[in-house]
Amino acid sequence: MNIKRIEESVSLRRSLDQGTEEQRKAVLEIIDEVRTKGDMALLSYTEKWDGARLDSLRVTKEEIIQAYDAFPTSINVVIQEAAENIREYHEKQVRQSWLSTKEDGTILGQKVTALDAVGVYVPGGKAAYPSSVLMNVIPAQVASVGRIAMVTPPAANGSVPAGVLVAADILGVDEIYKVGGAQAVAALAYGTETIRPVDKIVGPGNIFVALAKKEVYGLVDIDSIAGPSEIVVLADETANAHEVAADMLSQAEHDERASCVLVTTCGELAERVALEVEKQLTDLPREDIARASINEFGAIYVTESMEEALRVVNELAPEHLEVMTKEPMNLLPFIKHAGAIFLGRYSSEPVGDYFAGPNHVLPTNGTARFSSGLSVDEFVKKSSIIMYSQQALEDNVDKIAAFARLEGLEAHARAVEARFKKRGEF
Ligand code: HSO
Ligand code: ZN
Repeated sequence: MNIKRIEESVSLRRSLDQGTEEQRKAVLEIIDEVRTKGDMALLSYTEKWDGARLDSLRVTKEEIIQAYDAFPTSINVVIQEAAENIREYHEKQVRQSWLSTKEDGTILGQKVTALDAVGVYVPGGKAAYPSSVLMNVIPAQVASVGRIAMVTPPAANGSVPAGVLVAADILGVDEIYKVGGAQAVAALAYGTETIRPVDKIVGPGNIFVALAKKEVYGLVDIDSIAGPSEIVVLADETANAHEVAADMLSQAEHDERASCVLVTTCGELAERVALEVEKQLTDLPREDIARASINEFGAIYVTESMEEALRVVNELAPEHLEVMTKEPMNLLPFIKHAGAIFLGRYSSEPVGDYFAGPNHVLPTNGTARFSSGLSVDEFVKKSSIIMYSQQALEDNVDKIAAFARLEGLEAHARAVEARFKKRGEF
């Protein structure tokens, strides 16, 4: 790995796939087909892209029972415990509706209501992570979303990964459809004979899924478009090079385009981490992916001071930030931009990916500058409540009417005045 001394502003080399014009065209066509032909289009795209000829789209109870056979109970118990931790954490995010009364009797407030229906996209193949099922579904459940429908592309033999089915079943989600890609997103947005439409679509997917989500945004809501995973480790001379390298590789193995960066005040640590990364890479099962990520998007920055290191970290605004310094908690006030902050050597990033409780769906690509990880908030919306008293309107009618006339909106002015004037009196 390349070791660089920081001089000026840094930018984390990242990659966000925006899709080609051709891909966008293909997605538009798929959406149109699903809109007009419904289930027929879903079945034919599933045969075309996934190689699976299905009789029916919905996962059956028998398939879920079979999925349990693929796993020892010990791992189901782990999924359950992780789910409990995630639920407990997200319950702290629940917001209450509120009403407040002013002296003149005016009541103002905000009513929090869960979305009626949400669709969760679960990618297929190697990225079919049971942990992502937990992270996308639990906040929706905690928010009290009425209906959760899951979609996932089947393998060529028509099956869905057992881990995904077990995780869904542990959470009590039983509306699962074997359909993926842009066609699944279109089905969730527009509805088909089998799949009723939803109000919001969440969950990661490939470029076709991302483009389709962008396309249906507005008709339904979507979550943020996730880029490849990222980790920045902020370390001083007290950090352990072996552990730092291991944590960086934990994200490098996700994706050739994942990015892993060390920012350190200690040149010696930088050297040792670079060696360790090389050493640990050689016997990783996903060595090829991790190596590609490290070569293309990995970096080590050495700074003169901790202030400068913090500036670099904030500039990078990473999805995950690990702080491995002498007193990590003391640095917290200086960290402004990061999706999730892991403090101290025992908070290795996978702790958050799977188990601790916070969501692992986090802002990537520097978007931690202005956005947050997935939370209960993303599954509710708020209606404002206004109840003016006679007194309150009487006191303010002239001001409101004047404001309306300033905008040339006479009917607005008359509407508020109508309460105090007889018909035809304007
Ligand atoms: N680190 C990934 C999430 C994940 N890790 C799923 C393992 N499974 C993106 O935050
Ligand atoms: Zn991960």
